[in-house]
Amino acid sequence: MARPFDPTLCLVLGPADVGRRDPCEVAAAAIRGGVTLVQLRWKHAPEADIRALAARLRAVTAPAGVPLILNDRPELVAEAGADGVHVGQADMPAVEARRRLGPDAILGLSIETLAQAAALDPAGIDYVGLGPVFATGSKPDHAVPLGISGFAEARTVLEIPVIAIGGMSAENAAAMRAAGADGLAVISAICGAPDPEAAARRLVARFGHGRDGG
Ligand code: TZP
Ligand code: MG
Repeated sequence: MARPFDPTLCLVLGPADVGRRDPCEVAAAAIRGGVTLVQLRWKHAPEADIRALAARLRAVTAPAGVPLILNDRPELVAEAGADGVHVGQADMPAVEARRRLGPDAILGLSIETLAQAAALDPAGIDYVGLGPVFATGSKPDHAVPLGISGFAEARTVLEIPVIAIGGMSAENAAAMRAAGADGLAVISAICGAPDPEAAARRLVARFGHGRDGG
């Protein structure tokens, strides 16, 4: 089983999400505000750039005890000193990601539909990112939004921790909690906020704490 982690609030970010700010400064502020997981999501970047940014992020996340997850790239996890990987439906089968990662790293998988949720074999997967719940400009090619009721329905057939993604905000955090989310994953609610620390604190306050994903 992978190392224990707290799914409550996952900050997803890359250089494109933070404007002129340094992703590491945004992550550091968000961690002070209560972020419990950080995912580096930097599509189409050269491996060397991902490794370099992951190393800088790791210097922020590790002292805080916050796991660092890489989007899509299990082969970079060990050398980047990251704690796990998040893969989408189109990236690779979860069993293949687990094989490349070894037993200890955290493995997250995106689920976009009720059919995918119902078909999931959760063996070796530590959490599901379920969404988008709402349409979002942060991922232009996103699947059809589930809405809160679609999320709740898909959540009931999943037996592992579920992190809601897509349009998550302080305004809908309590409703997502009531719909069964164990955590929230956000880009714009933190990266687009003038004060990322305050934004993270507000999200956690409205959501409450998810159950331990370990
Ligand atoms: N996957 C599904 S929606 C999404 C990803 C990466 C983007 C979420 O961004 P935001 O700004 O929190 O809606
Ligand atoms: Mg992917």
